[in-house]
Amino acid sequence: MRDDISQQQIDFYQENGFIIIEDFLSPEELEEWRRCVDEAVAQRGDLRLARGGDKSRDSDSDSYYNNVFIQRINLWMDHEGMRQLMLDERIGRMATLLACAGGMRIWHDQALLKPPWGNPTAWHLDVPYWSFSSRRAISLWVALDDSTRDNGCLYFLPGTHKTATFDNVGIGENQGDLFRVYPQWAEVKSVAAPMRAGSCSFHNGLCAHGAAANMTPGWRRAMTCGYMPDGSVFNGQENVLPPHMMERLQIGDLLDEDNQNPLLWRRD
Ligand SMILES: O=C(O)CCC(=O)C(=O)O
Ligand SMILES: [Fe+2]
Repeated sequence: MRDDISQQQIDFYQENGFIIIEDFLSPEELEEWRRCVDEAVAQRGDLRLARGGDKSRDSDSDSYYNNVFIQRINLWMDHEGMRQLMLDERIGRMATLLACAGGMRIWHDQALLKPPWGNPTAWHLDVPYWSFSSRRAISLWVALDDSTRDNGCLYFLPGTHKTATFDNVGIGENQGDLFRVYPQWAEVKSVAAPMRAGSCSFHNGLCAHGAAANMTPGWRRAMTCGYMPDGSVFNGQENVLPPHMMERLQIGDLLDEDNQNPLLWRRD
């Protein structure tokens, strides 16, 4: 794993809100990530969320979203191999350094498998969905297949993390809905982020991003993870928190339960 982070990479990330790391995984590591993701997703069946109950099955949502990607959340919670991969402290260190944070916890991981002929992923921000509000939240996206302009690689709007707010714009069917909330971003030139399998990107959870349609007969698999800066507090949103936590959490409470949000790495 290429886990070294230079000052130049930190500066690029801070300025643009994203960074690409080519050949993040070795060929052997990539094989292991693919094996674990495929196995964990198969084992999960049609349930999106670990410990999620009936409310988060694919059958609940409209077919448009089901064809954006197969989405399986918190695979680290119910697959030992995924737990090993996701709780790697080297990734926690990379995320912490890039984000200039004190430490990082897992918010949630996500396999995002865009199917053959899959729909585009509309422009969105990640943090407004989450149960904490932080300008230093960061997401990792690992390409498990070559990701290209043809099969739905990521696109970013550089610098948008600087002016984003925590207002939520749900991912709908319209690629451009985000620009109704942020009309000032409509002139920003997007940057495509094609990646060889095994490469990855990190993006600020407030940097606008999306993906094009998959115009090919093959899958575009990605394994992703969102990280929460250590010390973040509850903002009142449920997102992926289980009912027993929602019952007791008050707005402003520290989110520091290791069973739900494991600490990966902290400076000191
Ligand atoms: O893989 C995609 O199409 C979208 C990825 C994404 O939104 C994310 O990783 O935050
Ligand atoms: Fe996202």
